[in-house]
Amino acid sequence: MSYKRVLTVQDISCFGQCSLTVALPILSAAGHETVILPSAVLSTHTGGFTNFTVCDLTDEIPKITAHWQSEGIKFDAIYTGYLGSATQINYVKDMFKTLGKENLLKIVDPAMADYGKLYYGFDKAFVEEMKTLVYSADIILPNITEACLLTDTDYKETYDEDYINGIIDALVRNGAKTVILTGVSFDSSTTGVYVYENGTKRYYKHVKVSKNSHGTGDVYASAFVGALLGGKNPFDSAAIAADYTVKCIENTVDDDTHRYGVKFEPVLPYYIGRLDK
Ligand code: PXL
Repeated sequence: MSYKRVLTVQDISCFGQCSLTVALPILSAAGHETVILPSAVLSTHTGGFTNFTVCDLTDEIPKITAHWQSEGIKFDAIYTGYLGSATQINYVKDMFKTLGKENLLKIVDPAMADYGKLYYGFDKAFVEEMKTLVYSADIILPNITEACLLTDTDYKETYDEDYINGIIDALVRNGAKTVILTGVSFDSSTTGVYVYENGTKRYYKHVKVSKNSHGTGDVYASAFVGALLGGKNPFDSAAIAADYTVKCIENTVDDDTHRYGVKFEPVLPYYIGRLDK
């Protein structure tokens, strides 16, 4: 059995079921030693709430990583999600250089936008900095909005396969290695992920559940990383993560009071079952 040590760098949104509050339980459920580096603490995620509190932890990051270096603590994988500033992105680039075991796997979810719009607090300068992180990673998991921003492509709500191929080709031309492009939908009842690896693109299509919940990108990326570190290939990991995320949304869709993240916890046994350890 492969037991990996993964570091995940993203914020803690105390309430809202996103970022570290989903990454830690999902990666742990996948059977990996999960080390966290919180980039900020917020009372809730920024989408769908007003008056949330933010405590930025940027200044703690180099102190924490310096301590780990002095202790000789190294990682099999580093997986980043929502990061708050260009400075944090640069600290992650340092981590890629200093905290990896041999063959460190660098996985970047450029969590910064969705539905054609940047999240609250992000700007063009942040996107430019994110480009440098994305193109130094081994695997990236953008949604279509993020992929458009990373390649300076116009965002479209409806599109065809040529448009998607063009975005992936642009990412690869710019230096992306393995690409998991999420939320690719060609009709109203299905959606899916495009996986680009070693010169080949494959599409994994699945049912589209009509509820736009926050944090599903984080559930997806965490489930993907957990499966991948357990030895699954990128396409199978992308498919397992997609099936799990669909089940999480299905488990939430009928609950009108649950207007933030998804109820991912009761579905963890399904995810663990798919990892067939
Ligand atoms: O799920 C992405 C995410 C993570 N963290 C914070 C967010 C968001 C999306 O809005 O606001 C703080």
